[in-house]
Amino acid sequence: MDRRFSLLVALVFAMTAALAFGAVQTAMAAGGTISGAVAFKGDAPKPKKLKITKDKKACDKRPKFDSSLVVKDGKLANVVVYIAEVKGGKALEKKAVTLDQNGCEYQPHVLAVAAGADVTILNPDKVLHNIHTYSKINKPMNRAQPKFKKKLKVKFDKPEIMEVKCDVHGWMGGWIFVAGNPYYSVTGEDGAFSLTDVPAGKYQVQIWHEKLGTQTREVEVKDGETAKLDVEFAG
Ligand SMILES: [Cu+2]
Repeated sequence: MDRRFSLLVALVFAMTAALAFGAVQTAMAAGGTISGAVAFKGDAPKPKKLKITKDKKACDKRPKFDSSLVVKDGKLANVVVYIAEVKGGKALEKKAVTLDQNGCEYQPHVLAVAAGADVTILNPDKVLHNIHTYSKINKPMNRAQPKFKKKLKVKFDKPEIMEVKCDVHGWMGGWIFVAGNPYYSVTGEDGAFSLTDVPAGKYQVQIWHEKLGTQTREVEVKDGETAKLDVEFAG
């Protein structure tokens, strides 16, 4: 009887260990990463200084430059790298984000937000702004934000890349990328991006820039591995 009992204990122990090992393996195998950088080939034109023609006290506190092509050391900023279609994977985190208009300039220039997440639009400028989205899928937003209205809260429900402009200040322009899944990244000055926990499989990765267009690259993701993706745009 004792012998049978110890055999049973050994068996239960072995099964528990096997299950735990399996769980660890599953956790480790939860997808892979796509990472790399976006480069700009050739000499980038010097960004033009923007002409501030209105509300100078609030809007001309610092020099402002055209942000539609930002290149530093050959790397391209403000590029959205994303997977449009993906099955499964991690949940889309509806993280709240902020779009600031401080000094009559959109910050960030390209804002990425999860569909359905809160976007807080700030107006610390003591002037009137009017936020106008040129959206085709989401309902276009065309809303005045008077100087006493320091914060506006909005949501965009559907995946889309839309331009945003201010109807009061013609030089104010930016973009909002509304993500339908968690696999998106916006490049900073180093041009780098990373999409993590992507389920294993083959994907069409979209690389979007407001001026230089969209490139599509097929990338294969393997569990626990990093797929390198380096992209180049020519001016
Ligand atoms: Cu404005």
